[in-house]
Amino acid sequence: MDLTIKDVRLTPILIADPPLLNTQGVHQPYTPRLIVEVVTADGVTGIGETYGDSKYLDLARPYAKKLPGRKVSDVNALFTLGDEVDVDRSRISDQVDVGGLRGVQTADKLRLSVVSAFEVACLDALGKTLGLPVHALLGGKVRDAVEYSAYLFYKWADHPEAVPHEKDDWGAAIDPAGIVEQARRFKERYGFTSFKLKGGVFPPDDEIAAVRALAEAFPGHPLRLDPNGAWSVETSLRVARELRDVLEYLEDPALGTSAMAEVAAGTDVPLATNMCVTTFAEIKEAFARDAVQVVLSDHHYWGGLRNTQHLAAICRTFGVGVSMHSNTHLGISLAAMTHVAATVPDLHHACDSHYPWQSEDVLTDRLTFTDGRITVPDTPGLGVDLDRDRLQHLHQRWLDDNGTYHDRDDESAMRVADPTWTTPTVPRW
Ligand code: GKR
Ligand code: MG
Repeated sequence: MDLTIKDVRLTPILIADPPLLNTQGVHQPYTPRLIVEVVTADGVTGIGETYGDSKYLDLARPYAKKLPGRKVSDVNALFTLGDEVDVDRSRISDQVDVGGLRGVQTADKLRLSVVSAFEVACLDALGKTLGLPVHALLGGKVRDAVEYSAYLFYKWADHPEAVPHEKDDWGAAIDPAGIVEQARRFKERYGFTSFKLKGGVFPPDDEIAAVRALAEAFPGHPLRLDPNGAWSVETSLRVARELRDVLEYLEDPALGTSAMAEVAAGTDVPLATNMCVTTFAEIKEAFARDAVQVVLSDHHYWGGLRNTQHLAAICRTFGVGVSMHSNTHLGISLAAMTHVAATVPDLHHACDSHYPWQSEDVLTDRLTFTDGRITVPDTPGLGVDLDRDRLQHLHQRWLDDNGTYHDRDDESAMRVADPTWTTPTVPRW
């Protein structure tokens, strides 16, 4: 067998996304993703997926050129090679990037978000070559299925744009009754038994009412509320007080480690984050100040599946819980999340996934949730196959776009509906 990388293909695509609301604005009709293929000398192709905005593409292109001649088994080298790629300084910020709701945008984190897709693609190719599933390459699964939570969003029935776009069949959800109805459909369609509501959209009292309505409709089901840092410490503490009997955790109620530490000191509701701990450099302060009780890993931010395992080990050492965050993504990323989640021993909270919101995919067969879970594939590699026609179709959409959707921009999308809209400064309430 020859594990040498002969070819690397990068395919930026645009995927349909419903009008989901968050504190920034609303999702655009199309979201960029990047599909990575790594082909070995034996003709085995491994696939990976990551964010597709231009700041990631600009790094992925020079990075991809460094890989031919390396081996797909040489996963550690992927990180050192990543360090050799220059990051445009105008893209970097050590402030939490409110724009993309993706935490700090340091050079390292941007590089890792790119490397993650190549790491997954290499592990996929290696697994296919050796006849082993990715979870086996990660040390072996400790569970046969991974639990996900329903990801509820306030949403409009339709995008405001006049441009043609895919319509979804979920309808609108802009009040507690709409959210409960959405949760019911999530449960019916996929069997989810825990629910996360994306908040920071309406005044906190409205969102408290929505969570209360969920608690009444689904007694005993774990519930989370995530306003993406839109609240002050005082508001966060009030929400925690009012919902303390029904919340599994509050996710990023306030923005940044200091504010989260203040909130944590004033409540016994656990706090989770995918905003203030998104890099290894942020862990020390957050854990020392007991600012967060659960870290939600996004394997893209953290540099892939092995780094997610390292993160889980650090969390375990400090008695901090670990679970997983998601952004708009397709089945390759869901398969990758499922493999790594299957190997993390103390995963006590269902992972997030946007996947049910995505009507399109680049796979021949979509992954399916049964009783809110995905069965961990035991077939070689990730256990999913690329559908080239679909990939080409979504790539053509990216090529045909004049750049409007090449970078995710929820604020601009909201301005189409409300020309006076600007993303609110935090804390919003
Ligand atoms: O898709 O609107 C969204 C989410 O708000 C996403 O951008 C966040 O990254 O899902 C995420 C979260 O948990 O904060
Ligand atoms: Mg979150």
